Amino acid sequence: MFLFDWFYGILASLGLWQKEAKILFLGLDNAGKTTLLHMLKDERLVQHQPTQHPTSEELSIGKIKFKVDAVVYLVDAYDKERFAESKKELDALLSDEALANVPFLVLGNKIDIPYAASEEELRYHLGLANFTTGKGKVNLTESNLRPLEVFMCSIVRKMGYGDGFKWVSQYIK
Ligand SMILES: Nc1nc2c(ncn2[C@@H]2O[C@H](COP(=O)(O)OP(=O)(O)O)[C@@H](O)[C@H]2O)c(=O)[nH]1
Ligand SMILES: [Mg+2]
Repeated sequence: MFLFDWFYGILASLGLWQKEAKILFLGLDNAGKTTLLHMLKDERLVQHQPTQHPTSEELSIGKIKFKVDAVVYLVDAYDKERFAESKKELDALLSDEALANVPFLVLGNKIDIPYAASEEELRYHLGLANFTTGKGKVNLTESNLRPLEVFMCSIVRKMGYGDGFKWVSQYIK
């Protein structure tokens, strides 16, 4: 099963940066999308709610017709049996015309659980080992590459995803 949540508002972090953005949260069911959305609101990483409903789930990806600024793709790093399924969905998204050039932040979630996959393992199983564009500040405007990176996180422990959002925010105009 493949679901999405979405968010439209201002992404902000302690006044360090602030970007108005429409962000799609994608991933298999149980990956942590709804938990992340709630956490961002609680931490005030996300300001002001849209007038429309903030989340709408259980719609198929084929129905996405609006433009988004970034995709956050969540993977349960502990659920190794579903990596292949998650890769298949990710591949479809990466080759989707409607999402061409949209920055992708891949979050490997649940690293608080012992034996969760490492970042290297996750990159390998998602087929991203040679396709990520680099952490930190990387200027991609001339290379025509789609920004794509993997960050490991534990949403419940409030770890890791902040760096991911900071990374993706540099590619949101
Ligand atoms: N151990 C652990 N569990 C998590 C984490 N994030 C989410 N979960 C749990 O994973 C389950 C699915 O999360 P949910 O946000 O509903 O997933 P969604 O289907 O992608 O929206 C819930 O039981 C969450 O409490 C995490 O960082 N660590
Ligand atoms: Mg959900």
